[in-house]
Amino acid sequence: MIVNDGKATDKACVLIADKLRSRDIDCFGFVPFSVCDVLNPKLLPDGIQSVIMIAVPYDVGGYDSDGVSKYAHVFDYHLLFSELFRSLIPDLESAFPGEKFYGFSDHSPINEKKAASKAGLGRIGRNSLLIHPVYGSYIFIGAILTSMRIECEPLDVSYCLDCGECVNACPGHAIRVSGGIDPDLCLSAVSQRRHLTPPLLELLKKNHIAWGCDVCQSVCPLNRGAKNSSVPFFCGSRHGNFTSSEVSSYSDDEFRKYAFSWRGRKRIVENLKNLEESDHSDPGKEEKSGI
Ligand code: B12
Ligand code: SF4
Ligand code: SF4
Repeated sequence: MIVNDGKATDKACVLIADKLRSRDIDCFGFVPFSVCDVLNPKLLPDGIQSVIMIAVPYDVGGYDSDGVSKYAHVFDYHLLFSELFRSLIPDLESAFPGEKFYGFSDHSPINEKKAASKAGLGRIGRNSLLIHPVYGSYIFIGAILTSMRIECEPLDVSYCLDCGECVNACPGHAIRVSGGIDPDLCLSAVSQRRHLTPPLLELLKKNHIAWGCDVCQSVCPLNRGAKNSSVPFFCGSRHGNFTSSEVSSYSDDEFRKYAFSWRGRKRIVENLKNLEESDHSDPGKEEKSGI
């Protein structure tokens, strides 16, 4: 039986699908490794035949005025994927004796977004993000590479409406007309730099950014009506507005639960202070943001 999505009827796929769903993972698809683009051969295990692509929605709703983007308002997705892989991979290896399974997210040997599109998980936007038909682009991506041969028919990579809304709205002018972004100009990348000069802090302040940026997602018509996440890991960890004093007072263990922790405490605290200063110096701010 040939399959390429989570509605698998093949016996092996049904078993894998059940194991994913029992761990709150509902969006996944299968793709032959032969059609994946290898970006980092050093990370590639031997004998890979197939890839299970996973998308996990993270937008749990709610309004934030702290300048921290949606993805960082819930617990770090690296923790979700490492917990998932820690329990799922031994389970798969005992269900399919002799086969190997390797989990990745972010530092993957393959181009994850293209593989996900070929596995039926959505289209690639001009803003470079994968856009799921139900959850929009507010998803995280993970991949399981396996030695197991899973019979599946890849789809062609599909692209967005190419309406240009994200290009026009991008505060860093970072989105290339031909698709993809220039990471040096992206304000999400700027907010994550180790050192920020006063002009860069001013640029972040002007755009009300403390960590990450959601502009190219919030204007995208394909995100209108996107369904909120019901993944317990994210729903249960939704944080309200972060403040510099609160983040400063976190224990190291608490701090490590958030995606901004990878850059150390100084960066996020300084970035939050940067905006808090501007809130104090602009008396109309509270009114404008509807607080
Ligand atoms: C480094 C990195 C960053 C850097 C650089 C991002 C970049 N695009 O280069 C910075 C810090 C800026 C960043 C920011 C963000 N990131 Co980031 N980031 C990554 C990481 C670790 C590697 C990206 C990479 O270099 N890929 C390799 C290159 C080859 O791929 P690419 O640049 O995406 O190339 C695509 C485009 O060029 C496009 N393309 C090419 N030609 C054409 C032509 C047309 C017409 C079109 C439409 C498209 C198109 O197709 C290519 C293939 O997908 C990925 C994880 C991963 N493995 O993908 C996460 C990842 C992309 N990030 C993610 C997130 C959530 C974000 C932010 C939304 C966070 C935030 N709110 O601030 C922003 C979004 C910025 C943006 N618009 O991309 C998610 C995105 C999920 C999704 N829906 O796609 C990922 C996949 C992490 C994950 N594991 O879930 N990120
Ligand atoms: S995240 Fe912000 S700065 Fe980066 S490409 Fe998207 S809109 Fe532009
Ligand atoms: S805003 Fe338009 S061009 Fe940008 S990703 Fe969405 S559909 Fe594509």
